[in-house]
Amino acid sequence: MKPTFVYLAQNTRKDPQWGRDSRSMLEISLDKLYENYNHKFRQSIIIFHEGDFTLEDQRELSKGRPEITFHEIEFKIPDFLDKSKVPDVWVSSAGKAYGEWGLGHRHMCRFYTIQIFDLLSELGYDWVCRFDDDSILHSPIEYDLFEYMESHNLEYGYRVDSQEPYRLTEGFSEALHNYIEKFAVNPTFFDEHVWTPSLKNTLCNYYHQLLALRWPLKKNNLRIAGTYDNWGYFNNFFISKMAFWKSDPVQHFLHFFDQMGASHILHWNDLILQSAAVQIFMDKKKVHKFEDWTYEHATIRHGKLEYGGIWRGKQDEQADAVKAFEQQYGRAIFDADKTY
Ligand SMILES: Nc1nc2c(ncn2[C@@H]2O[C@H](COP(=O)(O)OP(=O)(O)OP(=O)(O)O)[C@@H](O)[C@H]2O)c(=O)[nH]1
Ligand SMILES: [Mg+2]
Repeated sequence: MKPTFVYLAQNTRKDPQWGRDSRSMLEISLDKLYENYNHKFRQSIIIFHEGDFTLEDQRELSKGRPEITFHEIEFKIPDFLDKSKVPDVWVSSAGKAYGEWGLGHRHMCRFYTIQIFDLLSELGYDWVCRFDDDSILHSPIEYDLFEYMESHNLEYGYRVDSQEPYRLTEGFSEALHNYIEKFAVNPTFFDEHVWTPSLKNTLCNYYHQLLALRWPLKKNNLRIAGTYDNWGYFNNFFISKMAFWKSDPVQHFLHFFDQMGASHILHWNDLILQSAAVQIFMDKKKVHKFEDWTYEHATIRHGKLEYGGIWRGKQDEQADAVKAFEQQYGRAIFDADKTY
């Protein structure tokens, strides 16, 4: 096996999308990954960046840990897209008040949707595990994560389920259905992610549709028959076998959506595309939810928890980090209305 952890990082104290201290967050995330896992397993960690980490920065972050390497990449709008259709800032039809997404963020989405698999495969890696600068492993993992996946015949692992709000994925459900029909794909368990609303849901839909006339975010509560349910994997942590992503059907799917401008024009992010690819092409038995260790991925702005949070691992008896986090910010939230 040739596995690697990956980060995509920016050497800034105030990132353009969220205004966060990415540099310090990266340091904390790496230190926690070592404390709770990598001091024992010493597996490769590649930090992809856009050239903003000098050799001195790289030395400071590596702290003599030789498994950490830096790999420079260049982000640009793909040549095949009509640039006039790529906005500098993407805003949903709900309006600016509900979030704005810059180019950097959308480059990141494309990176994790498609580019990462080409890059790692060229570098000879066969397994990948993603951490973001705001992903924190808070309790020890005593086993080799990659070995665990391989020996249990698993190909995709995640820690937290999540549902994307519909206002951020307009047209995605239709596009998935069109793709499946056009290329006569026989999905593995995608059908489980398509709403078949009960009578109660149907009545609720009328109610939410009415409310949406005044409050557009209420659209997030609709369960329209046949629509993709937008439930997937909170992929700021994921672990996966490269062979799945480089297989012909999955590559065809990823490229088809990439050619449409999924990341840059449509704002269909890496989370929904990755989740849908798994649900359409992977045998469900190969998908694994880790629940034994504590994980944090929290969007905190102006000192308040906006989205995400911390998830206590079943093996984490002390759960000190969970207590401290919940005391300060409260429990993890997945309120689609609040996702910016
Ligand atoms: N080099 C580079 N890295 C980026 C850029 N945008 C995001 N990243 C990194 O990509 C990872 C994911 O970005 P986040 O901003 O956390 O994206 P997100 O998880 O969708 O957003 P939140 O849920 O609010 O955290 C982080 O490690 C970021 O530092 C970018 O423009 N350039
Ligand atoms: Mg994040």
